[in-house]
Amino acid sequence: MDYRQLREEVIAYSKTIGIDKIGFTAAEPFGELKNRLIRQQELGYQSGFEEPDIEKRTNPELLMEKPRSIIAIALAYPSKMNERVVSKKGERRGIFCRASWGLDYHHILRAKLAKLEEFILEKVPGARLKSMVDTGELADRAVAERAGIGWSGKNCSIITPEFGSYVYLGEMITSIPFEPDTPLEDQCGSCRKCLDACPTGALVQGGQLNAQRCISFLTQTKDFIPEEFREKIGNRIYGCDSCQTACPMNKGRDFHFHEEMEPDPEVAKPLLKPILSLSNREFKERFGKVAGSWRGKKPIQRNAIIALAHFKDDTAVSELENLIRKDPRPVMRGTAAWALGKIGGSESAFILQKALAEENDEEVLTEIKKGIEMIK
Ligand code: B12
Ligand code: SF4
Ligand code: SF4
Repeated sequence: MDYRQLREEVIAYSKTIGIDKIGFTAAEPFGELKNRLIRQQELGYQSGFEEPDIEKRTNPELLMEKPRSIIAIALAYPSKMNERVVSKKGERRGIFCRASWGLDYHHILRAKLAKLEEFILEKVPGARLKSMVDTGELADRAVAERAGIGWSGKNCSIITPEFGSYVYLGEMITSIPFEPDTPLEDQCGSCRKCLDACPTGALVQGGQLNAQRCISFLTQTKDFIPEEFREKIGNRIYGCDSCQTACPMNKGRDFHFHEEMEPDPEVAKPLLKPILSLSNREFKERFGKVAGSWRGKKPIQRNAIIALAHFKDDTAVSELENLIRKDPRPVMRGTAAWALGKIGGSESAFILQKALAEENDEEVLTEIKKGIEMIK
């Protein structure tokens, strides 16, 4: 078998199915990453969303018998909406990060990898192939970096020279000995714009994230958000793009190659107040297709409350009162109480006093008291 020829054919085929960049690396263990993951774990800097088994994350041999190479792919996503909607008084809007615009990228990349698998299997019947996108064991960025897709930026993202960092990543472990690509040179240089732009100081130093402080992580949790971060979240409903929008490598980068990645502005930048009263079915219909719905309705609703507080939207007072009175979830009641404190005014003060007399949950009571203090 001429693997060099096959490699060229795979590259050519990938272009025909809408893979924007492809690279190859050996299926050797990821030694540096292993040390980094152990260190991150020791420091308590992980998010908890990662595959917990560090051995599996860093040794492809534990994922497939005799792996020989890994094919890395990247697909560019849009950074600007073609249609614009504005957030105005009484009709405030939240924002989903760009990686959650359009159809959930897991579906898009998995479909591309499945096609690529089919193509390779036709050429090499019996080849062992294992594809993954985000939820697999491997660290997608480490694979992409080693396969020459892009360099690992100080904002932690893989930055491609062609598309900047607005790229989704995926990979396929194979039993075929494809020749590896060469990793790219780091092009960050002395720049540190992403570190300065991060609202919470989550980027501890270039290339090192404390996920527990990262707004992207915080918007995906289900419990109360620690108070120090609430104001910093602003109107982000899911994810955070600040360390990418600040990056000069993303300047003017806006690619609309994939129809299914086009955002519906009413979903990607939704009105906040209607989110508070969505039924499970309505939530699924409205947001079920985007990546940002993976944690369900609760974080999105909690973040919408925080966003309304950010805008000090006094037209939301009655909706927030409803939550405090009727929502069975303490996180909603408590966050709504805090939001009323932020919004202020005599009506909010009255609602909070009433809630203080009726509430039984300790955490919610703490938030109600905070709200009352803020209005005083
Ligand atoms: C857990 C997770 C998160 C967590 C933690 C993120 C993090 N930085 O670790 C949270 C929820 C915060 C998160 C947020 C985001 N995520 Co995320 N996330 C993941 C996931 C599932 C695992 C990441 C992981 O293992 N992190 C552990 C750290 C240690 O490793 P890493 O950053 O992945 O890898 C690099 C470092 O280890 C570094 N490194 C290794 N050794 C050493 C040594 C030194 C000295 C240094 C300096 C660096 C270094 O090099 C590696 C390669 O770049 C991956 C999918 C996957 N299976 O890999 C997606 C993934 C990384 N996320 C992705 C995206 C898009 C995001 C967001 C941009 C979404 C958003 N807009 O909100 C943000 C970006 C936040 C940020 N600045 O990193 C993309 C990244 C695409 C890209 N171009 O890089 C991925 C690859 C998903 C995908 N398949 O497309 N994410
Ligand atoms: S995603 Fe936001 S909070 Fe997280 S490191 Fe980047 S700028 Fe900071
Ligand atoms: S902002 Fe500057 S330092 Fe940060 S990733 Fe971009 S180029 Fe690198």
